Amino acid sequence: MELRNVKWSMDSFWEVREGVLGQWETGRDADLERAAAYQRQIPLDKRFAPALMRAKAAGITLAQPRAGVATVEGQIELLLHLQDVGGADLLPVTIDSYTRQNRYRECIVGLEESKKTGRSLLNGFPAVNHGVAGCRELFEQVGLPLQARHGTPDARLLSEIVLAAGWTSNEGGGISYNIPYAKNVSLERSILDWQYCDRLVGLYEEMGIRINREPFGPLTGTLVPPSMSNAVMILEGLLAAEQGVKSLTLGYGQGGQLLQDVAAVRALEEQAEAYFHAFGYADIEITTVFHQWMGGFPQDEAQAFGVVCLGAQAAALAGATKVIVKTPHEAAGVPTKEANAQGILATQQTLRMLQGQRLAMSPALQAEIDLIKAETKCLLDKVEALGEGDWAIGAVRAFQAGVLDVPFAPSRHNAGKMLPARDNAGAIRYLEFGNLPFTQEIQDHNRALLEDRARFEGRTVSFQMVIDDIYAVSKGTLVGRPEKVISYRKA
Ligand code: 8ZB
Repeated sequence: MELRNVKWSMDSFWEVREGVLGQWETGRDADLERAAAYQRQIPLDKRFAPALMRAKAAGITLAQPRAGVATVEGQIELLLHLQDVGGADLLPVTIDSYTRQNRYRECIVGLEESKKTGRSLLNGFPAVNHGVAGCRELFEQVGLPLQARHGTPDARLLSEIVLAAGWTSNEGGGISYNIPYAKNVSLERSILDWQYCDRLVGLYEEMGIRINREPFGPLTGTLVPPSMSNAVMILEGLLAAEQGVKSLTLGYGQGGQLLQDVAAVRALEEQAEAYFHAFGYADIEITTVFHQWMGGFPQDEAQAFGVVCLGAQAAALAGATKVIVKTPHEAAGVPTKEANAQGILATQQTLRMLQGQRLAMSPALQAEIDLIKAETKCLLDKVEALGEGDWAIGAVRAFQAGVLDVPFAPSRHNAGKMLPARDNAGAIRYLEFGNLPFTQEIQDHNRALLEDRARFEGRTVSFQMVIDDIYAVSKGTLVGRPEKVISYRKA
């Protein structure tokens, strides 16, 4: 099939669907009629989209962890702990890496060993292997809305199964679950496969069932300038909307500088709203998700709590609809359920103490919002031009041309010519522009901010700054300064 940003016909959908459900034996249980009948009777308090809209109306930020183990039994125990002890508002099912790569056969051994030993030998929940019945059993044992969280370029079968099971939200997108997660998958392929996932959600919508969709905002989680991730979020939102998605949660990964983080979320929500309106998708429920720091974490657990709480604070002051929570085990790997619950508790304490507070508008905040929007518009204007009005074709050509360029991405379909670094106040700026279509004014502004920092640190703007910034948070600061600048106590 040829890639275009056009809603799939039912004929195309049914034709592709047969092959999708045939990818693994559990596909045969994904019957749409029965799935819809089950989805329809799910009570409001276990549905994702209404929970998000209630929070948005009340001005509250919800907390959601990540969590996934191999067995249904283990996953139930884990999620009940995060729900009852951690006080999570929304629940995830983090999918394992084999499933993310459609390697269902390789899940079997890990799953069997996990059952025998009582210890998870997979780094997440193999939902396709468990099938509709296993995924539904899990859903019925918990008391909160359930979302699939993964990193899957081709999530068609996974999406069919989890939605048939009663889960009411699915994370991912054709760009955000490809460029940061895969090396060799073409963007044409992953965008087509995510059009399928979105068309499936559109079908549920036509049957009167609201399913929430969440593009993955942080991308590589490493010094991503807000305008780059916002452009990708708006783009994936437009692609999803064309396939019939009505509930969209747009994401942003914490950069670390409070003012820029707040500006990024506000710019994202406002600009997405404007684009969806302008392109004929006015009836979309937009909410936002703020991801606590996705870069390297300090090893020390007390220090890690500091990072977690700063993220919670930024999410609250920005007014994000939900926050994805990190844990004191982040530097070590997959957290225990106890550490995971601690991350949620620390987050909830922070959120509640800040409830009702927002970072007040100021000239500095307004300027940052304006800058992010201006940069995002440059990127999206060029995507639109390259696609001759077609956002899907434009997305593919923009990555080919390096007009969209994600820093530190593994994909060979990403140019990797752009380089970010922090300015003297800690905000993420563009150091190398690669082929980004920015105006001279925007380029000069970014450059001047980095020159200010260079002057302060007594060095030149260079790649060394980028390296220093990548490791800074794990070493206890935000900006990666040369030793002599930060060690004032030794002077
Ligand atoms: C791109 C997302 C990475 C984050 C966490 C990592 C990291 C991955 C699991 C998990 C709890 C899991 N993560 N897999 N957290 N349970 N099975 O996702 O630690 O923070």
